[in-house]
Parts: sequence; C-alpha cells; structure tokens
Amino acid sequence: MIPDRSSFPADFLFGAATSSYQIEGHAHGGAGRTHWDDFAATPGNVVNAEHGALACGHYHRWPQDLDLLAGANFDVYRFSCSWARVMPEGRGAVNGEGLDFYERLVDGMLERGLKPAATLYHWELPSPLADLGGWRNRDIANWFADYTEILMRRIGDRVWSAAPINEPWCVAWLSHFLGHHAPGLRDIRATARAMHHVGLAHGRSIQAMRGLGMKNLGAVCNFEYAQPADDSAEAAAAARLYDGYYNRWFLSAMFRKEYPADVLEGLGPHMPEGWQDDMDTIASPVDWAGLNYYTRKLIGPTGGAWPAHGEVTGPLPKTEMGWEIYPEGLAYFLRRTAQDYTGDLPLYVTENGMAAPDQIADGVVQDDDRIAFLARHLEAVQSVIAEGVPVKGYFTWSLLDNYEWALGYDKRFGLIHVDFESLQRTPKASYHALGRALAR
Ligand code: IFM
Repeated sequence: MIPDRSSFPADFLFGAATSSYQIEGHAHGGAGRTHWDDFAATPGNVVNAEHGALACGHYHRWPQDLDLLAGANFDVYRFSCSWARVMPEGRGAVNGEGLDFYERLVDGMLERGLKPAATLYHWELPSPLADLGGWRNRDIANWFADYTEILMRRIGDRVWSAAPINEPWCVAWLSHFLGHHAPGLRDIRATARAMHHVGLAHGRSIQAMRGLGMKNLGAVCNFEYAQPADDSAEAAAAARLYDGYYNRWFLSAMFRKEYPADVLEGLGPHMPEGWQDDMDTIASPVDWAGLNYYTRKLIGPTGGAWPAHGEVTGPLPKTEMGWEIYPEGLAYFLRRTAQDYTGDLPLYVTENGMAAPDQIADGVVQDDDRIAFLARHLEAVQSVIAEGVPVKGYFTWSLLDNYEWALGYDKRFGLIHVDFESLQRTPKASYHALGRALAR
C-alpha cells in the first residue's frame, strides 16, 4: 500500500517528473537540432534508432497532461525546458515560439494549482554547441548562463523552483566515459573536462538566476548505492571509487568546494588547467538538493586501466531495466547527503520509479510491481524523516511512458501508459493508487 499523504509531515510535497526531449516532440515548435538527434541517427546507438521527434506529443497535448497531473492530486510538476527549443543554435537567436510554449505550460500549471519545478538542462544539447566541443569546452558555462537568463527572464517570476542541470554524472561520465548517451564518447580527457564544466555551468546558471532575484534554486544529482561484489579488500576499494565519481564528486564540489581525492587520482591529470579557481562558482549557494535514486550496483575489480572495476549481477529482484530494487539505498543517500554535505538544507527525492513490461488489457494496466516499488521507497523516505533528515518532497519518475534515451520507447516508466502510435494516454493502476493516497 502506498502510504497516505496524512502519514507525512503536513508540508511534504508530492510530484511527478518528466523531461523535455523525452516527451515533447522535438520536431514541433521551431526547436533546433540537438546532439540526441545526431546520436540517435547514428546506427547502433539507440534501440531501433528511435528519437524524440514526436515522443509523447506533449507539445500539443500538454493541457491533457497537466489535467492528469492535477487529477492524481500532485502538488508539484518537475519538468524541463529544452535549450534548443529556446535557442535553436544554443547561442544568439531566440525562438519566440519556444519561450511562448514554456510560458503557456507554466501558466497552465498555476491555473491547475500545480507548483512548477523547472530544470534547465535535461540532456538535449543544441548540435551547434556540440560542434564547438559541447561539455568539453569551458565556454559552455557562459553559454548556459546566457540561456538561463533568457529563459528565466520569461518564466522565472512564476516557477516555484529551478535547478540548472539534471544528473550531472549522466551528462559527464555516462556520456563521455561510458559512451552510452550523446555524444557517445569514451575518452578520459573529455570526461574530466565534462565532469568539471558541468559543475561550472551549474554554478554560473545559479548566479544568473540569483541575479534575476529568483529563489528556491537547487541542484539535482543522481546516486547509485555501490556495494562491494565480495568480501575482498579489492572489491571494497572498487566500490569506494565507484561511489566517489558517481555519488560524491558533484556533491563535494557543490557543497564543500573540493573534489574527492580518490577520484582525482584518476581524473586529475586530465582536468582543465586552473580548475581549482572555479570551485567557488561551482559551490554557489543553493536552497535545496535533489536526489534521483533508482538502484544499487555490486562492484568488483577487473584489472586494466583506471578505474579498473566493473559491475557484477546482483541477486535482488530487478526492474525491466535490469536494475536491482533496493529502497535501503535511498534512505542511505538521504541520510548521508544531509550528514556529510547539506546539513539543514531541504532535500527532495527528485526522481524515483521503475520500468515495467506494462500491457493494456481491457483498458487497464495493472502495474502492481510499480505500486509496491513506490510504497517501499516512500516508506524508506518516512524512515529517515523520523530520524530527523529534512526531506521535504518526493517526485516519481515518470508521469508518462516516454523516450528512455538509448533504450528507445520500450522501457515504460510512466504512471500513465502512452500508446506511441495513437498517443493515447491510459492511467495505470499506480496512477490511481497514488491519486488515492495523495487525496487531501
Ligand atoms: O529517463 C531517465 C531520466 O531522463 C533521468 N533519470 C533516470 C530516468 C530513468 O532512466
């Protein structure tokens, strides 16, 4: 059973999250080309070479989607804006249609009593900026600050919160070291630069929004619980290092003005010159921290080049992504983030959810596994609130089935089923269960 709203503190907020490229339909409304369009058009990168040109058609169907959000009694909608929709070339000319779209969307939320929680970058980098080196180029911090200012001059007075960059680890490591996401690089020098410039862009964006007088600004990072694959000292060291570049790198920079020493042993030689001088900017004060959490990984040594470790398949029940279900990890990160980095700052679980092989039968999607997943993770949140950790809200990923990046449209994370031919929305059992739990 999903715990009721009444079993949380009175000011605790519930929301659902999405992102622009994953739902909007990038071909509409004058948006510019992005590195995800390029990545998806390159054979072998994305299942079935699927892309976000149409996605969920949210660009035209947003009123219905906002009605669905309000219908499930959510308080907040965490959405993202597309840089290339606002500035098709990434710099210079502004696409008025794009700004109009986000203004309509934000006003639509307010009309329905939903708090707009904006993210400025959820991964679709304008291609012309990718041509200039993208996240490897230090100038991206200023380009991003300019985009922040243009977008927020239009909607900044009405959003409830704003965060610059969703999941810096994915922007940097997943995309430049593992090559799983655009731009698909596997290069340690590119990775080190991206790991630093993402933080710098975050800080410059926060500064730009402060300059506009905006409040309730945050940082959203993702976390994976890293557990040693066995009892050996080597496995313990491997898991510790994984935890370092995945979970500690960005928090250390944003809240302590330093990078973890163990990770610098590997990345240090590849860092951009003078990176130490940027730490004050990266640590520009924020008002809250957001944690995206899905799973744990068992990590063991592999030999070979740094970081010389890899994942071992774990024994726990898994989601359709093959990710182990481990709510204890969420409790661990909330506790550790408050203790080691953020103190009394409000924490939000900004993403949590699961992919399942959902099927419609007689108009019903009976996603009981998702209901159990949400219940267990919400109970984990309650357990740390009882310990005094200042968790102030929880967002499920995702409102809609959507474009799961390199895995295309097969992996369904939504509370609402989307038929990607007709674009018809069908609320799943989890949507109804959450709606009942959140009723006031
Ligand atoms: O779909 C993604 C989202 O874009 C970022 N966080 C994780 C989700 C599930 O993989």
